[in-house]
Order: sequence, then structure tokens, then C-alpha cells
Amino acid sequence: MSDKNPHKPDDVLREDGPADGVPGKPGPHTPSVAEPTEPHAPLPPRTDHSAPESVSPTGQRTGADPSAHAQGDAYRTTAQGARLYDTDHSLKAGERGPVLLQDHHLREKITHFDHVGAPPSGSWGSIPERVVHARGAAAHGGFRSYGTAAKVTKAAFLTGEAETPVFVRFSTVLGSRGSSDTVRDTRGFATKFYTGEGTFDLVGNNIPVFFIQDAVKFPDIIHAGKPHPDREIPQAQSAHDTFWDFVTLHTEATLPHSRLRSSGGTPITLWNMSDRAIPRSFRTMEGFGVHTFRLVNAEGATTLVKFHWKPKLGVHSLVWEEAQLINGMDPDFHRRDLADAIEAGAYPEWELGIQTFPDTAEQTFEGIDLLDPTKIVPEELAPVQPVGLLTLNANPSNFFAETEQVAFHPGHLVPGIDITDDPLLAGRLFSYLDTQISRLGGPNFAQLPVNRTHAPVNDMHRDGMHQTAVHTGTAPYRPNSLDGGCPFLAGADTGAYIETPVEVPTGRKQREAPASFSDHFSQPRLFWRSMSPVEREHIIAAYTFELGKCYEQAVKERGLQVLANIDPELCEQVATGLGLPAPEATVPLTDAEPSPALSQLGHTWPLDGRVIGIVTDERGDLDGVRTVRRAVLDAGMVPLVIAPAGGKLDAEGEPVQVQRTFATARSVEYDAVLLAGAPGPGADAYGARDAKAGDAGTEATTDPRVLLMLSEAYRHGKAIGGWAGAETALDAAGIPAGAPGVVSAQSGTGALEQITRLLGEHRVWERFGTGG
Ligand code: HDE
Repeated sequence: MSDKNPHKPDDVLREDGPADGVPGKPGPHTPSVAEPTEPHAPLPPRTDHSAPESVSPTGQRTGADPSAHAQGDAYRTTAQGARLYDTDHSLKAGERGPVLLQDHHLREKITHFDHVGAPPSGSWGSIPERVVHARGAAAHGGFRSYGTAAKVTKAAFLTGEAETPVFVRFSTVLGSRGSSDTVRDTRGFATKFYTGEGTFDLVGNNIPVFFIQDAVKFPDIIHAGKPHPDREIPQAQSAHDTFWDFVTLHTEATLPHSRLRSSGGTPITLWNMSDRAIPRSFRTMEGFGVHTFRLVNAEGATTLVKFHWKPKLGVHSLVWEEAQLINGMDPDFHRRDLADAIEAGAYPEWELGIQTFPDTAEQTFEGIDLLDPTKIVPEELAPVQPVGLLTLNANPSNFFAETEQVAFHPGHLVPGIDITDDPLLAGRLFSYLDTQISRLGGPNFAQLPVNRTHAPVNDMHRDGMHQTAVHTGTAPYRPNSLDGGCPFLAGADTGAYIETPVEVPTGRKQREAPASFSDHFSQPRLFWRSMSPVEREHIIAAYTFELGKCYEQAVKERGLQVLANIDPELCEQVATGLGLPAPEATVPLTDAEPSPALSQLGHTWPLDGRVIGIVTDERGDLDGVRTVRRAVLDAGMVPLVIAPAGGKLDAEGEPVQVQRTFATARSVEYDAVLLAGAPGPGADAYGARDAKAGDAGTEATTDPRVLLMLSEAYRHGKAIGGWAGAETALDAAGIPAGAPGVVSAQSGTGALEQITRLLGEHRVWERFGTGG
């Protein structure tokens, strides 16, 4: 892959020079290695940029309209022109206190952001798409509690025996609604529990840490991650300058002069460069509530918790090349996989678990700040305790009415579940309600079928756009006597949601983060040290790819500096790939104890739902194919027969239905590939087109599409096997006999048995350079 920017002519491609200057000579657009802090006039437009010109009524060109010059002065202001001294921290009651509603800058910044979701043009779904998490897929199901959470919460759905209906939506973050599923990105994992006490939404991600520590920074990180605003490139990618510009600035270490303690993109960036950001399936992702929540039990005792979803199928990821291929071949890969599994009755399941921590005034556990959403608590320090089981068992019947119109909100809470003063969560409590107003066209979105609570509603939210409830009575206010004082307020004994009366930390009204928020490196180092060699290899490759796609030299260099502060080996390897010198660490490297639970390797997972491609043609051992198909189904896996053309393969006995042809099959769909036995001469050709099987004097050749499938499956660490005579095709694909994870046997069942053992570990890790 060329690291040249395809949109810039060669003569302005530069290593350290500006687009509008001479190559190699610094100019006004040369970014500095650290964030510039002295106010100065805005940079002049690049030479290839021009703003729209105004034309006077008499047709005279009047030059660019000054109103087009927003972001065109040295000082940042509010929309009303008031200069800002801080746009990085919310206004709080004390350093660790709750965010204040009077923070009008926070609300202006988030409100503006919330309402920029784009209407997809030309499709039938003509409402604005979500400004983030626009692309998603969802399913219905049920949650059954184990009853084990009763000691820490009174929430009935976590303690009782009844099954609670749920709706779960999975999503990518950055891409627009029509983007591909298998991009490198964090995934959303949002669950709506329709409980009898009101709706509870657990709006989480598949990565347990977040990019920023304060919600007021959310528009910044998303503006940086979304396509560049001049050309709207690239779609659904983080491999570009603005993303890396943002996440590599703003660490206390690289910016000692900065007031900006909160930001902390480093931990999640490392997770995002790991295999976690390219899941094999939604069904094989973990989910995390990210923030620390506060549970309250029937006696009023409180416990701090972090929520975890653990997939029953285990945690599996794609490899990067596979993910890239899928983006082209089947952009709906994850969406299709979820729907197909549910339709086939292979219902995906996750166990809900909690890590619990004492609710102390410090809000820390083992020195880890529980209010900092860029930190995890390793499972070895606080084990995840299972509290219930989620099963997804029905597909939506109308994508728009359900998946698109569902409105999640972290403020949808039920008695027994309360929030903490995490400043990231505080802004979310405002944003999710606000964003639905333009997305769903007004304040009555809770009445849309998918959003309707299963608890009785008795509000006074009269009228408004799309009001479908017919409120009765004449006194929509309180107190009233005209409606007999109805409706009345509940109390603790009648099921009211009562906020926990926690002490508010003392301090000033301020825009500042606690000092502990400026530790941006100890946890990335912990994560890195917890990875197996092959996972490290993937992380190195991912950084090399992403920084290699950046155009600005300063951004690459800053990226390497961040890596040096995580681990010298990581930094050196990526620097080698970029052809740049590796800098020294500027912070002391901690000896963080690794957390084995963070690695995806070293486990044996269930085989349910694994897809086995069985390649054959009309000359193959069809008896063997029938037997293997049955055995695959009996093991709860999915067999897909692949042959040169569709229809049925007719031989003696029951015909074999072909599910994929050589034209429609690609390796990425299968977890393992089996070559059916080839009993006769020429039969091992798998779709030879130049020669009829067994014709004397003609040599059969294996179809190139089969060879491509085999070589891809091999490169991607997939189990490959064949029986009786299949070796010739493996040989033709350049796959060494006896290579790890390549099996051959006399019979189909013999080959399947060996393949099945390999599948438990998901991939043949020895095939990757470091040998797992
Ligand atoms: Fe979101 N986020 N978010 N987010 N988020 C939205 O709400 C926001 C954050 C997450 O399937 C939006 O209804 C702010 C963390 C998911 O419908 C919006 C901040 C986590 C989904 C919004 C965050 C998430 C969203 C866009 C910074 C993981 C998709 C549409 C404080 C714990 C839900 C919508 C679905 C969606 C704002 C940070 C997860 C704009 C301001 C942290 C899974 O309101």
C-alpha cells in the first residue's frame, strides 16, 4: 500500500514540508510536533483550497463571504462570540464533583454536535442518521437473572426470576449508515431492558476504556475521527492524519505545559489497534459498560460496579487482511451473521457480570481511579461475577421501525442502579436525550413502538411533535386540585427512583481534572504486557499501517513518541516499518503486572456456529461429503458445500445441495476449509475447466478460485484439511504438507475430527510469524 496521499500531486507530496510550499521546506502548514499554544493568526488556506465566493446582485465577485470564515480567528469563541478559556473540561462542583447544568458551553458544544446527524440521501430511511454509531444491527431477546446480584442491587430484573425482554443494537462508531461492517473501530453494544420498573439502558462498547475522560471533548475526538472536512475522506477509518493528530496530542507527558490533563486517547487507541477492533462477529464480542455505576440494594447499601458482557462463544477476531477483504466482498458481514444465526436458531448468548468495588469517598480501587473511563480494573484484581444470561432469539421485522428508531439513553435507569460523578457519563446524560430530538423529530420519541417502556406511564409531557398519547384530565401541573391531585408522587416504599444521597466532594466550581487523570501510560503498558506474541505482532502491524497512512511527518513522529512511552519494542518495530528513528521514552515505564484476562489467546472455545466450507465437484467423494455435512451439523456447526456451479451434485444416493459456487465463495466466510476426497484420476482438480476428468493425455488444473481460497485460508491462520487425494490441490496452492493446522486423512470424518480440535482455538496461531 502506497503511503502517498492519492489526492495530492507528487510535487507537493512532502515529508516535512507543507502542501502549499516547496517540498522539504517548512511553511505555514507544517504541523508542530507538540500542540501550538501561543495564539496566532489562522493558517492561510492551502493552495488547493478555495472558499465559495459571493456574487453581488450586479454579478460582481465580492470575494469570500466573511461568514464562511468560522474557525478563522486566533481565539476560540462560543457561537455568540464570547472567548473561551477552556473547552476541554466540563464545569464541576469541585475537581471530582458532579458536572453542573449551568455549564452552558458544554451544553452548546454537545447540542450542536448532537444535531448534525446526516439524512441518508436517496434511501427510504429519511431521518438523520446517528451522528456516531450510525451503522448498526439489532435483535430482540430476553435476559434472565441468576438472582446473584440481590446482595448489591434491588433492581428487580437483576434479582427476580422473570425473564426481561431486551433489544440489543450493535454498531460501529465512525462510519456512516452505509459503511462496511468490518472496519477497524470500536463497536457499540447497547442493550435496552424493558423492565417492569421502567426501561434500563446499558449503552456500552466492546472496548472497556474510552477515548476521552470528559464529555466536553467528545465533539473533538469525533471531528478528528470522522472524514476530513474538506474532502470527506476517508470513510469509517481511523488511519488518517486528523485522528492521529488528535490522539497523539494531549497527553500530559508530551505536553508538560498544558492545563489539559483530561484526554487520554492512548489506552483506547492501543485497544483499537489490537484484534478487539476487528471482531469476527457481534456474537464473539465482549461488551462493557465502561463507566463505574453505583448499585443500591434493598437496605440502601451502595456498591460501585463495572458491567461486563461475556459471549458464550468466546472472544474472536478477524485478521486485518481478512477484515479488509470482507469490506469489499460482503460489507454486511456482521449484520448478516447475526441475522442468519438467529434465523437458524443458533441464538447468541452473553453472560452479564459485574466487578464490584466498595463505595468509598475516594472512588478508587487498588489505586485505580474509578471515575476515569480510560482505566480498567484488571479482572485478576476484581473478578467478574456472573449475574444473568442474555439470549438474542428474534430478528427485527422492520429495520427502520426498530433498529433505526431505537433510542438509547444512559439516563434510562431503574431503582437499584445509579450513576457516579464520572465526567464522561455526565455529558452523556444530556446528549442522548438531546440527540433524539432531531433524529426522531421531537420530544415524543419514547412513544415509538421500540422505545415504549413496559412499565405503566403516567407523565405530564403534553403535546409536542408526533404526540400519540391522548392525555386526559384538565390539570397537567402539580400541585393541582382540579384532577384530584393526580398523579401522585411515589416514595421509597412505592417504588420511586430515588438518587443516592452521596456526599458531594467539596471544592470550587472549576474546569479541571483530578491529577490521577493525567496518567495516560500505565494502563496501555499493562495492556501491551498482557498480550501474547501474536497479538503484539498484530498491534505492531496495525500501528504501522495506520501511522503509515498518515501524511504529516509530525503526526507520525508524535505517534512514535506515544509508543515509546508505552513500550520500547513496540515503538522500535513500528518505527522500523515507518522508516523513522525510534524516540526514547519521556516517562518512566512502569512494570505493570500483566492481566492474562485481556488476551484473547490461550482459551478453548465452543464450536457452535463455526462455518466449515467443503469444496467438492461432481467427481468428488460425495458419500464422504454427506457424512461430513451431517457430522458438522451434529456438532452445532454450519457446513457449506462449495462446488463449481449451483444446484445439486447428482451421484448415486441422495443429491448434495451446493450452497456456494466457486464464483460466490471466498475464504473469509469460513472458519475452516475442507477439500472433499477425490477418488478418481483427475478428480482432485476441483473444477478443472480445461480438461475432462480422467481424459488421457490432458492434465487437469485446480480452479484458480479454489487455489485463492486455500492460500487465503492458510494466510489467515485457518484450519485446512482434506481427505483421500486432496493433497494435490493443497500442493498446487503452495501449502506445505505437514504445515501447522493443515491436516489430511483417509476419510472425511477423520479430517473433520482433526479440524474440530483446531477450531477450538479459533485459529492456527503458529502460522503467524511469532508462533503464538
Ligand atoms: Fe455515545 N452517543 N457518546 N458513547 N454511544 C451516541 O446517541 C455521546 C460514549 C454509544 O445503538 C449518540 O442515540 C457523548 C461512551 C453507543 O443507538 C450520541 C459521549 C460509550 C451508541 C452519543 C459518548 C458510548 C452511542 C448518537 C461522550 C460506551 C449507539 C445516537 C461523553 C460506554 C447507541 C444516539 C445505539 C450513541 C453521545 C461516549 C456508546 C450523540 C456526548 C463512553 C453504543 O448521543
